[in-house]
Amino acid sequence: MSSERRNRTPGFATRAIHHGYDPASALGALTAPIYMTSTYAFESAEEGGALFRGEKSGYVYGRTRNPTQALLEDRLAILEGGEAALAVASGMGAISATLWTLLSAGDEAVVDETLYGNTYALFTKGLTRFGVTVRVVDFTDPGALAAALTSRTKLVYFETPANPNLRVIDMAAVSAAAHRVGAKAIVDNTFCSPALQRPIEHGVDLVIHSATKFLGGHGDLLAGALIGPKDIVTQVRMHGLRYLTGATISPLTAFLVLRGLKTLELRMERHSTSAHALARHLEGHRRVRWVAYPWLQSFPQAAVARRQMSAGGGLLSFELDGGIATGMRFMNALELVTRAVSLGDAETLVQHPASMTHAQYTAEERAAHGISDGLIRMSVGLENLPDIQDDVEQALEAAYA
Ligand code: 4LM
Repeated sequence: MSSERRNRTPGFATRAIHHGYDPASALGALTAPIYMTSTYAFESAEEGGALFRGEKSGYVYGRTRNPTQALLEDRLAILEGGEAALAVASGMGAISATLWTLLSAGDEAVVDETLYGNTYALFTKGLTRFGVTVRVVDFTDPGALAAALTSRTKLVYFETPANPNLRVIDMAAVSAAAHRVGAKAIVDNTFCSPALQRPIEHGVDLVIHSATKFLGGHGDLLAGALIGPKDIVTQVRMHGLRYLTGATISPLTAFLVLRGLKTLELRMERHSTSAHALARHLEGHRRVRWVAYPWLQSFPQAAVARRQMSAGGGLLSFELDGGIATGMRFMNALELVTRAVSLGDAETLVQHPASMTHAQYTAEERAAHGISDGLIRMSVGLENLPDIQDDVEQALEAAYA
């Protein structure tokens, strides 16, 4: 190998497959072992005390850290370009552990108007019960965001693309606005994964994931993650995870997410190519009212999307002529595509946000936040595109028969 090649930073997939693990450290095992243990033996009582006081580094008890989890955290940190990572039991576990750690009574949080339904509920129905003021604004409107920020704002929180309408938010602009008042910018990067978008490169402080989705990639686990500066990640581990939520990832689940990461780049390419083709197909269909997909020329934030994402991702949303009545007929007529919430799986999934993932919003809030009752969300899977297209086509015909 030439020294030039040796000095090159390994590519994304190479890091996702190899980073942080040497088979020689584990009897030559190609895949990293799963450490199914809840606690760790101390060599002496004194050593146990030193570990607890943080004077010595090592493993203590499985709620805060386990070697399989630690490898997953190393990989997530390097893939997102962050200093450190924390892997937990679910996306909501990551969000709640982070927010409980960073916010106290009297603080203010400014959040975008389109969020996953339970994240929205955590802010508007959960944290508000404990003296946190939550302001909901449209982050695509810089004036509205600036007007909502005050010296008490601790953090701004958003998703891009946002669930379920895929609104894309300018990460550099929002981070700069947050930093002007000394607030942290937190983004949920679930819809893109670091294979398509790395928010820290755009000035974001903390990145959150539901690893249940593209990172795991196979619809067989629940997991979540936080990536960011070491001091904050440690604080979330030692407070948010250890005693505020206890939302620990199981070592077996950490292993499954590690396995998913090995094919993440490949899968995201396929999800994106197929979703883009399907979005173009639906946009040209006479029965389709509108399609939202970040890579379509008609997409309102297309320029921002192309600046911060490297492909359009696997999600699209659309509305049919006749609104939700025909939308329901369409969903019920699908044969290959599965009616289910969640996203990022090998299987193409379809769901109705107003009655499912975003039922936490009131009807008035959904109307005001761009989540129409007729909106259908599709997570385009890894099946062969002609098969997905044929199924969508026959279901459209059935919906209007
Ligand atoms: C869904 N979503 O939309 P856990 N952040 C985002 C999400 O979409 C989700 C979570 C966090 C869906 C679940 C049913 C952007 C979840 C929460 O489910 O707690 O891993 O992630 O279909």
